[in-house]
Amino acid sequence: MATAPPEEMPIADAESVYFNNYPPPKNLPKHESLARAFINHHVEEKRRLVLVTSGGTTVPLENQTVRFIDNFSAGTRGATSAEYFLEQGYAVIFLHRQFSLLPYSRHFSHSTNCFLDFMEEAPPSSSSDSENGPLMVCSEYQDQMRDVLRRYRYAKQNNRLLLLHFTTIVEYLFELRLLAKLMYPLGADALFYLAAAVSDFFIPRDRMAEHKIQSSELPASMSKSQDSEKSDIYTGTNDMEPPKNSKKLVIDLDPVPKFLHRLVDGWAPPGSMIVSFKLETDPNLLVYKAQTALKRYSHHLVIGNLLSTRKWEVVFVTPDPPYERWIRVPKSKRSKSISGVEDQVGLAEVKKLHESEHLQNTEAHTSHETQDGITGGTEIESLIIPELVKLHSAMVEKAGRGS
Ligand code: PAZ
Repeated sequence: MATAPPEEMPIADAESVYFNNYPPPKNLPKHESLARAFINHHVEEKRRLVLVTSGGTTVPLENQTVRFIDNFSAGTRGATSAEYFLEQGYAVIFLHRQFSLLPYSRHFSHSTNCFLDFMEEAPPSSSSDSENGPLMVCSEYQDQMRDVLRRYRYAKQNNRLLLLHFTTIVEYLFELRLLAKLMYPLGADALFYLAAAVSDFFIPRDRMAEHKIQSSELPASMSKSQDSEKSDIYTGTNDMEPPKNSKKLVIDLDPVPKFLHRLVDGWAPPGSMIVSFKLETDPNLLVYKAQTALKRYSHHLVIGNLLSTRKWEVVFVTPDPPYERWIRVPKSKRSKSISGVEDQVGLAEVKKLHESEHLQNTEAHTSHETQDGITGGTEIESLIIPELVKLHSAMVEKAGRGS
């Protein structure tokens, strides 16, 4: 059986090795026909189309998966951005981690914002025999819910939004490759907005255990593993004093091949715009890492964000001036965030401006008409997407002029 592609292998060969190593996801043929029809429809309508990726990928530890490695991403960035793209007239393919947040329903599906809390049962009408009153939206939420419902129904009825899901890193990569190739006829009207938190590491198939990894020794009569199969078991061997009844689990992961290269140089339609995200936790690294990614893959934009401030600020790192551009939600409009650390806003900005210039700069970004989320505060995606659409429009125009 093939192993993980060696790092020095040309990326196109690494692609074959990687994809030939796995059966395609079960949903792929169905997703292909849905996506093909959706894309063709919007090509005919000459509408721009964005592929938004969202949520985290899992890395299974067993082929018959009981355990997997996951990450924090809830899909807020992707689901929120998809709504603002729809508002800008784009058709959206929303490639998301199954059960992560979705455009529109996200407003009512957090545990702190459950849809049931927005509803009540009205008293039964006196003219009816039924003891059951009609279900209603509470009066204080009528306006908010009506607004979301109308936007959702508009997107649905006009075939503007296609939802496709993945779970594992392998499924994600198969889907991304397929969709990018199907988007070919869109040319410059295609936009890739890669907000998913994709795992950097995985266990190659030939090193993956078939069955649930056991935490304690099985009796010899029940254990199928002979010496030759010992490598299937991820157990520690370095314990000074190994525990008696349970084993330490040591997981040996390989790097996922960097398929952004293939997206840029092969899968995506020529002329299309490719936007990736870079997440860091260390403010000192963010801009450097975003610039490095931009140089390495030669795409069009990296949007950098810090885990602790991602709801309030992002940086656009571009190959052309101004190279580094911060977009911030003004202080008075910031939503509360349990995990966010407001004191860290501004820490990752490399080109520090003088205080007065800095304030003006921040103020300039606030001159947009901002849009408030249902839980209050401006959603930073309401600032990101219009800026991005301007950059995409410039590319579309340039492609139209044939340069
Ligand atoms: O899903 P979410 O809203 O909780 O988080 C969004 C995000 C931080 C995953 C996204 O903005 C991002 O940076 N994605 C790319 C992560 C990376 O591969 O570096």
